[in-house]
Amino acid sequence: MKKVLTIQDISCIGKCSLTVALPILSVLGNETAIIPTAVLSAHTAFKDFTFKDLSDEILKIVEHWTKENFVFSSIYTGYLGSIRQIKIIESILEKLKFDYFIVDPVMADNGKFYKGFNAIYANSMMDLCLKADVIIPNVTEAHFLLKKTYTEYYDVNYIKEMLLEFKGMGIKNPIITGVKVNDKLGVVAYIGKTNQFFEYYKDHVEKSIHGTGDIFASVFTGLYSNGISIETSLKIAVDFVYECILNSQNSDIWYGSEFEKTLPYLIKQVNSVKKL
Ligand code: PXL
Repeated sequence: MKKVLTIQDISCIGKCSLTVALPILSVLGNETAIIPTAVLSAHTAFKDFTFKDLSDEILKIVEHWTKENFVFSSIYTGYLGSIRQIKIIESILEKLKFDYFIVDPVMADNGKFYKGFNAIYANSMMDLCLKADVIIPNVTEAHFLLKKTYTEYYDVNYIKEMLLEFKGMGIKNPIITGVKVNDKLGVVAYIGKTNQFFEYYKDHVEKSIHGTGDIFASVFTGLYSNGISIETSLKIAVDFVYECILNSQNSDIWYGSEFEKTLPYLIKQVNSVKKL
């Protein structure tokens, strides 16, 4: 069984980060190891959330693991609470053994930084991305990583130029999510192995639910870590998020999608590609 390490926060309410990554990585047949970066009473879109930074634990956890000689198929980072924490993650990459490093540079959406993040944080996140095999920013995050002014008016060639900028900086497999083209929504990626772009879209549903970026990155990581190609992993991840949104009847988008109901669909999709 492949061991995946995911490093992100625990938001106790409002399904995102570890509360979605853990079940999804596990259902995709991975042994999931976690490093919680912080504990929040709820994610940062809620008013008056509490935040306990766990940065000081990270090095201690890794110190213990190095003695046990664990080997990970991949390390996947999501929400990291501070620049100091990004630097700590950079340092533990030197200590752990793994095949792939996947960074979802969680910091912004819809043209705006999440609470607590800014352009200086984005520069540090870019440094972390330079160490990754795969990065998974959304359109807003891609702009901020590349120090561009956000625009919601773009075409697919504009997205491909951003991918080429990431590639020019040495990132083998940059992927941009949440790309809107006409009435479609999907991903555009540059695949290092084939030196080609890959695009995949579904119909755009007029409902945006919090936490779907984390669901997407978790499905992608769970599949890619199991030896499935980037292209197939992306296709299954896009289809899954689309189905999760269709299957979610909850009216408050801040509580996250009802992804649990859609897990049997995910397993079926994956079994048609590979027995996990
Ligand atoms: O879903 C991304 C995310 C993860 N973790 C925390 C967040 C957010 C987005 O708002 O606040 C704590």
